[in-house]
Amino acid sequence: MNYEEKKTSFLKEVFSMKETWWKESVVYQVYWRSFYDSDGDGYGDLRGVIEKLDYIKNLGADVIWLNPFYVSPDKDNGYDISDYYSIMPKAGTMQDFEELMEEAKKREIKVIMDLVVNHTSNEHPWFKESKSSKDNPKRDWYIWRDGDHHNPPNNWRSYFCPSAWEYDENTDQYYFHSFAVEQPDLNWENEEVREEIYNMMHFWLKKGINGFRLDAIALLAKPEGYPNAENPEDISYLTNNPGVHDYLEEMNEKVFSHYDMLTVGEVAYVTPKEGLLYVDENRKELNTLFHFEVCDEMPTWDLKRFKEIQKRWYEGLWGKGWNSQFLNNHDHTRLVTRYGNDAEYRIQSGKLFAAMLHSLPGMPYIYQGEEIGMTGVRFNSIDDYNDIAMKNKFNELVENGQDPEDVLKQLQPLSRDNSRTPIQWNDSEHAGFTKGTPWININPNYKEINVEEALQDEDSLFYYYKKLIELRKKYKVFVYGDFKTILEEKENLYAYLRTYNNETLLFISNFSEDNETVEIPAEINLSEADLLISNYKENRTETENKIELRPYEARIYLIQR
Ligand code: ISL
Repeated sequence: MNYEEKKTSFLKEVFSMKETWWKESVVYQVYWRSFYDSDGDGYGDLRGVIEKLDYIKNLGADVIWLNPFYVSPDKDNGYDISDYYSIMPKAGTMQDFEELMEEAKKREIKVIMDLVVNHTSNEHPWFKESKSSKDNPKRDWYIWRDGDHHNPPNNWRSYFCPSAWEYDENTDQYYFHSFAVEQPDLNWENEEVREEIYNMMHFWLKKGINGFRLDAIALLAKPEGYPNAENPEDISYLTNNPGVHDYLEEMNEKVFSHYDMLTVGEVAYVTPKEGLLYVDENRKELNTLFHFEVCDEMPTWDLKRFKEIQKRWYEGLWGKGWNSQFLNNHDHTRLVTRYGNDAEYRIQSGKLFAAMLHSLPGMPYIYQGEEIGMTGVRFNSIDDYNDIAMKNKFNELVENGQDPEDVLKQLQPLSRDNSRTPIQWNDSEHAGFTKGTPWININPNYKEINVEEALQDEDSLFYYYKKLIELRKKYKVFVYGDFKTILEEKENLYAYLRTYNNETLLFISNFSEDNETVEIPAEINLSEADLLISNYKENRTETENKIELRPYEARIYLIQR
């Protein structure tokens, strides 16, 4: 081994990361309201998830992440909770939930719930009490401040609004909201709030769930004194403030440490060094995180930048904390449209991204529909869009004088609704999603792109994802292998080696739409390598370690010594 390899292997020894079930898992995200509608009300529901568990099992995912289904006025599709202990009627009943847990368990599928504890709905009884008067016992459960001569307490924006403050005439104060007006932030400085949240977490964990995806968890701490921001448009001041780790350490000590569970934190605007503080195995806070250096800050594909991000996060976390790998979810448009080619090379590019996400260091997440190459969508009217973030932004820009048509065109590509159109199960009416009227339009390409078609095609994306998941289970190098890039000088290629014990994995891919001939470094003898998976049917033979990669071609080789 050369010096670098010796150093990495030493680090691995010294910081020997424990092998765990969640590190070896592939997570499938179920945005239940768009997954499958069992009762014809136009919304997907928990019974619909039960009916499709065999589909998820066939794919091979180990864990399901369910987006929030607690009682909610649904202003932000469940991320505005008004009762943490009950289930939104359109999602189903507690009995449905308990049956879902039983049925998932029978199939050895674990379930993690999405938990929103940075804020509640403004219709939560806690907030109604807090809002009722300045001396209500729950006043301090939320964040109230005096205005500045009829102006908000400071110049901050929120994620979804021009101001992070909403005036309440009744008590002549403003309340703080990191997201929509309908989502007032809880005051985590208040110990009563924290204890109440921890009790609620135990309630769900005692029902047998296997963990939480923790929504906007890095926002729990707010900065001392709420000073004005130099640049209010850069909303990173909302997150990762001093004190957040105290809350997470306490949350772990009072809740997580009592269970064998997975916690994944949604942690935007952090560097690898800052991100490690959330997931360092010696710090006992969270197991892993979603950072958003790609999805929030890379509007279109930039391979050079992506390589640099992956390298920094590997060097920042490896041997100490666990990363997550994803390129789309319910907040970010569909990867094959945003980063791949959803026309001529939809299948090849979809497979290329899948192979990359499942062979990079960290836990891969599959967002529902990604496994059949569902694409982004373009609705012709703002009225067809549902997402509060998009509608608020549309109104803000139009009120500022921009042309509505131009604003719609500007917002369409990154609208969160791109990934929230219902799953396309077959080519029947409403794509087999509902017998009713779907809550949001179905993507018109459902006749060509649907599950039924994918299951009948042995070369479909679905079976490619299935095989990738099988490979991760068969070869531990996919999970625990270190990471060393090669061929860095080839700007259209992404190639890396991962080594664990006697297994070495070679991932090599061509991100361009031209053929690329590449010489494999002498350290790798392809004649000793097994081609585990590729995304082209016919596989060109290699000569003297020289291979030609076609547009979006990806190959994964295994070398066992
Ligand atoms: O959507 C984003 C910008 O593209 C993300 O930054 C996202 O808004 C942010 O990371 C927080 O997302 C989470 O909390 C929101 C909710 O609307 C999102 O669906 C959820 O993923 C408020 O609860």
